[in-house]
Amino acid sequence: SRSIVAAAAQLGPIQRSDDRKSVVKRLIALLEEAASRGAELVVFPELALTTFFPRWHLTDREEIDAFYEKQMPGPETQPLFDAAKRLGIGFYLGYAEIAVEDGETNHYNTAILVDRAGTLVGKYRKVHLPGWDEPQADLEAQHLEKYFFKPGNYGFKVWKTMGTRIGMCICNDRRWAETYRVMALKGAEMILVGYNTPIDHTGVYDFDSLTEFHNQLSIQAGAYQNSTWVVATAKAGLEEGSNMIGQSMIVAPSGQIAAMALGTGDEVITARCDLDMAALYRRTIFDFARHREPKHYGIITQT
Ligand code: CDT
Repeated sequence: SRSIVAAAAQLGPIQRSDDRKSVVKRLIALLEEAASRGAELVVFPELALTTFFPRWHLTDREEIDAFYEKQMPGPETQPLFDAAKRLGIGFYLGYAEIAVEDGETNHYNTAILVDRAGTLVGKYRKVHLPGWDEPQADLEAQHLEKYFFKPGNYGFKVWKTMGTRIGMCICNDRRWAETYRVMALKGAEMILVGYNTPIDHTGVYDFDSLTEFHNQLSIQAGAYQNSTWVVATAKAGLEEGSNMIGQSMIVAPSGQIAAMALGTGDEVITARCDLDMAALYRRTIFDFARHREPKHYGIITQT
């Protein structure tokens, strides 16, 4: 049967003082570890090159833009591309992107997909931006993604690459049913997602105490209900005083967890993903063509 060995390359914390060079060195070490275990595709976290800066209300443009990439690969990230090509390994990488579009400068929370030959095959810009566009007086922990990023303008694409069909999303997207369904309808057999999830992300204890449960629930339900593999990778641990969950995981189209990280530091997990498993569920319980009833779903696309 068709298969791909996938890896989630979880990152422990990145502090603000950690420069790109040291972070890229960590990413390459994780790539090498994944390659030594036979991985063909490695998924890094959301905003994998810097600390999770949307926790701060920064106002100086130069200081803000230092967290973003103007070029991908750029001088500091080229060594990662070189290493991946040398190892013959594809990868997903999340980063903050500055893009000039029609003469306008826009900021996105972005992920790219690079194939095993080192070719950039796809780019995704985060659609569901959580949090606020200004600081909230009643919240101890701020989450200002709507201040730092524009919602993605590419939608949820699926790429035929590396012998399978791959879709991408980023962090909060994984909690939304529509994210998975759109990509599943486009034939995705594998969905890649990086995340940064602070344990105190809602500021309400009864929610926050369930943060890890909700992470598992969202990813396992998304995989099962859409008959797709999901490779989900955290940036985890205590970063600039913010505690972020780990639980990087590889989930099968059955909803079963094939592998999960044990800690909250730099850690590689791998699983051989049987791609025909996606087809098995789509021939049976989730045969979309036979069983879906879209005439009842109209409200989903109304604003
Ligand atoms: N990065 C990101 O999207 N994190 C969110 C938690 C913050 S919500 C205020 C998540 O959904 O995990």
